[in-house]
Amino acid sequence: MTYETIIVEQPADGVGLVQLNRPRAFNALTGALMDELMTALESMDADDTIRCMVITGSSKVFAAGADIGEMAQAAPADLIHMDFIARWERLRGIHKPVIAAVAGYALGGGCELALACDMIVAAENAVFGQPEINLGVIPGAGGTQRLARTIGKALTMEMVLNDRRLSAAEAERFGLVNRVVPTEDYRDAAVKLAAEIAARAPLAVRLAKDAVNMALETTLSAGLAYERNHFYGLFSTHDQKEGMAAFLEKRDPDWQGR
Ligand code: DAK
Repeated sequence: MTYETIIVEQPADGVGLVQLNRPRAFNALTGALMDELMTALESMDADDTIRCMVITGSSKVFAAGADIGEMAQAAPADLIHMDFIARWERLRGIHKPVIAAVAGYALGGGCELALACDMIVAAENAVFGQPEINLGVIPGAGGTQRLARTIGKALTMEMVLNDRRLSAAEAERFGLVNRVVPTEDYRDAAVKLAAEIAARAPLAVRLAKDAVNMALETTLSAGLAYERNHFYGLFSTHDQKEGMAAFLEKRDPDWQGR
């Protein structure tokens, strides 16, 4: 498959990487780019040789948001017809873990895209912000919701109402990102994390992601019941028998994803 706005690679065993590639527009997220991104992620999700994915941009910009030129004149009906939301929702359907490797600007939809991933590895030069207020609108792809759940109400209000931007160090302090690394290392660090996860028991990884995400959707009792069902279900897999036998026999497990 050839793409025009993204570059797809397999930089390590089990790892699929998508690089957003509209450098002249600071990786502004057009509908076409989002279509390509989601198509690439879905095809990796269905590919047995890939077990974890990375989304990245360049060392200067992750993404400066949705493409302002594309939506400037839109009426609500246009946004509905463009399936603006459906494209973004496709990310929630990806079963394998997705890591955002963020350097430079992650603004507006760029910040929301990173937040919609399962983990974020940030370069020291990363900047997170929701500047939509400057355009007379508000975040529309989860910014108000995911930020509030992640860094709390007070700071989210400041970011969304007053364009407060977070440095990488602040983002780490407030729990928005998993780690901050020197800018020259951010991509390798994300790929290394992805490769480590890719080497783990695939079904357990998939159900673990699903269970953690459920924590953000439901009550504690319902979430605990959901987790327990996944836990019990894994005892029907080869990998559970293999993992526990390997521990008892003091050897490395041979995961088969079944
Ligand atoms: N859209 C289109 N082009 C953009 C862009 C964007 N978001 N951001 C930057 N560019 C373009 C600039 O127009 C410029 O193009 P040329 O003029 O060279 O042709 C080029 O990238 C470089 O930008 P600058 O000349 O401005 O470079 P600077 O270094 O001075 O500044 C900057 C970089 C990133 C700080 C600045 O460009 C900037 O503030 N950009 C806009 C950031 C922003 O406001 N982002 C939020 C956009 S609204 C939804 C899904 C998603 C969304 C909403 C709903 N649904 C599913 C419902 C998302 C909305 C948004 O993201």
